[in-house]
Amino acid sequence: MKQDREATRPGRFLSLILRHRPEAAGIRLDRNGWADVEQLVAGMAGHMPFDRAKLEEIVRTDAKRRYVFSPDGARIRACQGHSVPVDVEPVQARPPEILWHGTAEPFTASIERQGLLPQGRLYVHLSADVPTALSVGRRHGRPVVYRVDSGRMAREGAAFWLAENGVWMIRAVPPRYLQRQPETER
Ligand code: HQG
Repeated sequence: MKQDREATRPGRFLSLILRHRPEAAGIRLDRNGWADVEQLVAGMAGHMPFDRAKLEEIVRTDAKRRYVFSPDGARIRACQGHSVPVDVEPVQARPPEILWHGTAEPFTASIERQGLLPQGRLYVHLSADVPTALSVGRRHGRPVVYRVDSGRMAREGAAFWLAENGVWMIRAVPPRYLQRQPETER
């Protein structure tokens, strides 16, 4: 699995465990995506030098604020991005009029036929601005950005969720709400 090969650094490994493969550290997530911090630290320490201070540093310095501790500090979870079926309790919210989705050229034919689908994850992730969408798209190759008519979608009944770290999510986006952005307008 691609994520396994990349999970050599603690941050990557943490993302793998809390979103995709908790069993890689010999732990389980509860139904709301929480991991027990002691078990997590022990599980990670079996693979690399690791302790609670290192975990706290990753959480504190993470540029995307991907992880949160429970108020008592005993548990931790990722705010979004999961492939394992957990409910991390994102809030249903009214989206801005326009959101963006960054992807890469090889996916465009399929996206324009089927719309945006969550693929391996629980939700489709949307970005609040074009530069963010471009950087998301670049992870997959030559980036392509779609404009999503989120305001119209919401008025026509679609549910949007806002993860605790500010990422917008939706179950799917039908092609009629998507407009590919010409490169010159980025
Ligand atoms: C594409 C990262 C073919 C979709 C990022 C994307 C984000 C389709 C890829 C977050 C399709 C899935 C999520 C269809 C969608 N046919 N391809 N019908 N519908 N796709 O990685 O959105 O750093 O699962 O466009 O920054 O790239 O991990 O999703 O290219 O916030 O915290 O299928 O993950 O954040 O790829 O990224 P991904 P994503 P982290």
